[in-house]
Amino acid sequence: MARHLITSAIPYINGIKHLGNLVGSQLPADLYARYLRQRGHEVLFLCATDEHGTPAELAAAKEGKAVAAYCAEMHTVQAQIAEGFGLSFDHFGRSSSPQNHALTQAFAGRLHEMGLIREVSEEMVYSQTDGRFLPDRYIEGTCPNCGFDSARGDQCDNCTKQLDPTDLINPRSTISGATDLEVRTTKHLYLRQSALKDDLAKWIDSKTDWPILTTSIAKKWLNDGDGLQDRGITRDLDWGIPVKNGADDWPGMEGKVFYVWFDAPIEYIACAQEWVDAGKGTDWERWWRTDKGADDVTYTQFMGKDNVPFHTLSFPATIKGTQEPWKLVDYIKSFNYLNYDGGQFSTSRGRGVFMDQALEILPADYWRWWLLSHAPESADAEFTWENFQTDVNKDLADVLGNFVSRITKFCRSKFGEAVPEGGEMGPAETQLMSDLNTRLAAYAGYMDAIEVRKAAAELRAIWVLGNEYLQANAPWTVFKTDPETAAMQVRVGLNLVHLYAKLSAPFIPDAAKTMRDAMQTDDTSWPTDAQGALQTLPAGHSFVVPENLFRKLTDDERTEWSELFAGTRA
Ligand code: B3M
Ligand code: ZN
Repeated sequence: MARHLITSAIPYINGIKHLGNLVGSQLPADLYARYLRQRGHEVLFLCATDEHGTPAELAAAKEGKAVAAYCAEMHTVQAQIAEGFGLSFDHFGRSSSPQNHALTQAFAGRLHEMGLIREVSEEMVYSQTDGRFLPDRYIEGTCPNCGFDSARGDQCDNCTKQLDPTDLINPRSTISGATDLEVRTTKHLYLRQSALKDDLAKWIDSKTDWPILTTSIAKKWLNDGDGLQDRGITRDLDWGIPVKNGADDWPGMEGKVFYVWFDAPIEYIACAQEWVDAGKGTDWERWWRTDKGADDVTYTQFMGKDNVPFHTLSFPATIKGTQEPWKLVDYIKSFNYLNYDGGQFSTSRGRGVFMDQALEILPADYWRWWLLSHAPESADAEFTWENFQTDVNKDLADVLGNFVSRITKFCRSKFGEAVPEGGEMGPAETQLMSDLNTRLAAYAGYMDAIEVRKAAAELRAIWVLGNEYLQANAPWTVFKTDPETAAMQVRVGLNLVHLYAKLSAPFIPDAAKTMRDAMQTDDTSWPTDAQGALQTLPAGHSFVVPENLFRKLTDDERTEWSELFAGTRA
């Protein structure tokens, strides 16, 4: 039994995530966590909401709510949706927690002590009416390039030109509309990432087993242009973690907070503290401090490709810079993008299917299966309603659902609701077990390697083996002349249902539970050989015919949904 720490990128608090976000981090992380638990390992699976930064402030303002109250509400909403998708976090924390405040301030203090923080004076736009510095996104004006009158301080959305706030003509505050803006000098803290460049480069080079997607992005940032830049870790915002030097005030930094990307990854650690403080665990250091037992932990992170630089360089710089015995990530699984019906999913434009909407139209397992079996691993992938309908109907309804329904109903009608005894197994069963053994090994191999699509393909192939076995051996025909043999075939079939319940649980936990309940067992142990697996339900063991596992999606539904989700979300 090994110990596995698993984290998923923590979703921003402002709004509900779309299916592309889900398949790029939380869902595959859940797949892996469920698999490892089933294999008997000790797993700590953590996620949280990422609550600081400008977008959270803006979203709260838009809804006319205080930002703290907005975040508390949205955290509950996101937690409920995560539960709806069966995401089996051991704790779903909050980056705004007191634990993260203290830990982030402690990290900054320690990095300062190690000589890795520099103070920099910068010119920034100050609004007298608002009484605050305005981040780029809080300033709008006329684009000097195209004349668009609502260009933002960082970019013109009309002509895409990158801008500085001082480039704008007639700049105004988006908070108050005030135009009494002026440029003032303000001080910020920079993390001296450049001083850690060689150490980071060596570390990344040693990760020869990481996905190419992960290491290529890391290397690009290490080697491009001037290499790894020092990074501003403070902002002039109200909402966030106040800048402190450990527990002490930081002279000159009054009224400033840490940059959201500085405190967000630290929440991975703080979340383990929250888990303990919530009474769900007893010792967080055992997972995070290599001097307190975490040296035998394997730590795996899941994220979309846009988050890779922060996890391969910035967060490791924060950790390494302290020279304290914090656990470093062992493996970073990153994902490309899932596109939506000929374009991109977009949170800001409300394009695509969002997690809450998905659960309103279908149970989680339909989504889990389709998303995971199409995970954007080697390249971007695309969601289309046609593909979704075809694959769900084929894999879940025709192959798995149909198998389970056929074998259980046939048994009930001929032998009653208990596993029949029957005669000895023959050559067909020997062949089936040999095929199963090959695929069981391949499936486990892919799950161990977090090859999500390949694992899904093996699982599907294992379901197909059952259908082919029934089709080729036709117990309903055999029954007429040789009921003994038919009974044995049915016993094999019912044991396959139990085997499928076990193997399918990481992908489709609800259907797996329905199968397990129907077979009246709570044995979820991971099967390693087919011979053993096909004997777990002995003759005489009673079962019930389950509800239909999956229904088919109709053409009408497909048309309705593709129209319903064609526009943008209100
Ligand atoms: N919140 C970005 C995202 O939700 C960001 C991840 C933080 S991970 C520490 O995709
Ligand atoms: Zn423009």
